[in-house]
Amino acid sequence: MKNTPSIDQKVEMYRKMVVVRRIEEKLGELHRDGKTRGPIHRCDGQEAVGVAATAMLEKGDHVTSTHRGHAHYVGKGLDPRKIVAEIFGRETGYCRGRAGHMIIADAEHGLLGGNAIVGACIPAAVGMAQSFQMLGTGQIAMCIFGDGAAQTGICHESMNIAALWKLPVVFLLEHNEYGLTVHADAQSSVKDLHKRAAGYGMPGRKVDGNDITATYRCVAEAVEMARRGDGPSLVEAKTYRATGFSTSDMGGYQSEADLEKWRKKDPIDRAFRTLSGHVDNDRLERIRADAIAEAETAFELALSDPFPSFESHPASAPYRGEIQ
Ligand SMILES: Cc1ncc(C[n+]2csc(CCOP(=O)(O)OP(=O)(O)O)c2C)c(N)n1
Ligand SMILES: [Mg+2]
Repeated sequence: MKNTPSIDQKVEMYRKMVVVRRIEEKLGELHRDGKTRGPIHRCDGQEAVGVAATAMLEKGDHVTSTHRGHAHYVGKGLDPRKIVAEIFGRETGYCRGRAGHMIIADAEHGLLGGNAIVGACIPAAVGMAQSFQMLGTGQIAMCIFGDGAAQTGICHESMNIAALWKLPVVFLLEHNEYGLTVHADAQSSVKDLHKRAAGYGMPGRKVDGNDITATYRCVAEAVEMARRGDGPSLVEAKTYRATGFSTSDMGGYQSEADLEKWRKKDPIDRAFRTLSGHVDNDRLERIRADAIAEAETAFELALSDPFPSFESHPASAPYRGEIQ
């Protein structure tokens, strides 16, 4: 079936999830050692959503992301080394060290980009989709946003107009049960947010966001639909934020029962188990080891890269006397 990932695609998604997991763990370790600056929003346990949702996209398709975008970045093909360099403010980062971890963007890969304003990535993707439709480029846009962002007014406006104009956009709701420290039950009376899609006249589907294959298949259908000109749809990928909101909030309010339930649904372990029926376990272990090594190397290289110099920033031109 067209929407089913091949074994090679599943292996690649598995590899990318391991890369993201190691990046997240390492960021946690460096934070503990006082070597990070500002809050960092980790996505441990949520890797399958971003990696699967972006796996079938073309390079020219555009993705807008959130403050918790590391899996989205790696999924869309960004280089871990340049991601880590950006997180640590180095000149070699995707935004030459000026963006930091929340708003990384790379036009070449269509990642436009992370966003610290909750909900703002939604209208941005709709605008991009409108442009693709008007220009007839065949590209599609995807916004990946959280359950908290789903409660914003701009989410409603964006979905309404995208459905009305049949724009080539996929609304990918990464539902991790929390917005900041607040559980979803305290944010909305609607448990399954994909049901809202009916109110806009577009399809809405729910998927187990910790099942990489199921997520791929569900999103692939939404992508196909947008690409053939049949308009937007909403995919709600159910997952769980097992850590705190960021490195400045260590959590502690998730119930032990929930944590245990979601630990058993770890997307990397599940992908390993599914793949091991088709791929040699030794090969999977090697892929895991190589992916961890790639993430480690990204940190080693990035952390010895230079910080941006004042002179290299365009805004410093007046101070250099170049603008009169
Ligand atoms: C417009 C706006 N309002 C409030 C905030 C503060 N804020 C940052 S993240 C967040 C919660 C986001 O929850 P969700 O969309 O579910 O994303 P998650 O952190 O779970 O990935 C809030 C309220 C903000 N950054 N922007
Ligand atoms: Mg959330």
